[in-house]
This record gives sequence, C-alpha cells and structure tokens, in this order.
Amino acid sequence: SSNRSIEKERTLAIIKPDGLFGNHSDRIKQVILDSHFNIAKETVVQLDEESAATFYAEHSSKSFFASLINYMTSGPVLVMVLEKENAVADWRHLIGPTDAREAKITDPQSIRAMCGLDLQKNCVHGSDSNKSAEREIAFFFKETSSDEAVANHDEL
Ligand code: RTP
Ligand code: MG
Repeated sequence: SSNRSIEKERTLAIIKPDGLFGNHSDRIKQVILDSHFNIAKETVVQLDEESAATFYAEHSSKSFFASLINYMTSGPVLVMVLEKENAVADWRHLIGPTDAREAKITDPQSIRAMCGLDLQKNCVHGSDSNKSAEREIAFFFKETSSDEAVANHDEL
C-alpha cells in the first residue's frame, strides 16, 4: 500500500549498565511498546573504553567524561533502534530529564524516574536530534538486512 513509502522516524535507545543490572529491561520495553514504538533492531553489547569514548565524543572535554566512560563500560548495554513518527522527541520525552533524582520530582512517570538513580546512573540513553540518531544507529548497526552489530563491540 502507499503507507509503505512513509518512513517512520528512527532514534537510538540504550538501556545502560545500571538498567540491565537492575533488571529494568522488560519494564522499559513494555513502556516502549505501550508508547507505540516499533523496536526495529536490538542487540546486547559490552562497550570497550574506545567505543564508549567514540559514542560520547561530544562530552570528551567535560569533567565527568572519564567517569561516564567507566560507567558505560561497567557492564553490558541493550541497544535498540526505535521507530515511530516523531521518535527522537517522543523518546526523549519518555525518558525524562538527565538527572534521575530531578526526574523523580518533576517527571515521576518518566523512565529515568522509575529506573534511574542519579545524574550519571540514569538508566537509559536517547538520541538528542535526528542527526545524532543517524550517527548513533550507524555506530551500532551495519546497514545490512542481517542487522549485525558492528565489529568494534563484542556482541553478547
Ligand atoms: P544521554 O546522552 O545518555 O541520553 O543523556 P542526556 O542527553 O540526557 O545527557 P548528556 O548531557 O548527553 O550526558 C550524557 C550522559 O553523561 C552522564 N552525565 N554525567 N555532571 C555529570 O556527572 C553528568 N552529566 C551527564 C549521564 O549518564 C548522561 O546521561
Ligand atoms: Mg546526550
């Protein structure tokens, strides 16, 4: 049908190490599906320092960078490509503010309020723009029909 030609917007979501350790994945995925996202691709990877630093390169000059890399490499992460209309903004809205402690006060229904701990351990990532989404999706997934994760991460 003609609907097939309408490309849904895509964003990259990550359930961070504290999210996986805390067994929040199933609950988060339920929120994702209840919010009418399609999970187009999904992989579990263990980031190494180099790949985490590349992924968060925009923060390389920040005081929290080393700590962020340590956190993001502390265990496996679940990476998903989410699809729907307005996916980037809608996913950012659903996850809530960066600081999970703030989220618990200002946005208690948000994923970070439900599953996050603080400013760093905030459980989930969401692309901040269409341009970031494109880069981040290409970072984790080859553009092939087999949806293989790229070779610089260890797929689990
Ligand atoms: P994300 O990129 O992970 O979706 O988070 P975000 O856009 O809400 O926040 P961003 O500013 O991009 O920060 C990236 C991640 O770095 C950690 N962070 N630590 N001052 C701090 O200690 C600090 N600020 C940020 C968080 O894990 C944040 O999600
Ligand atoms: Mg960000």
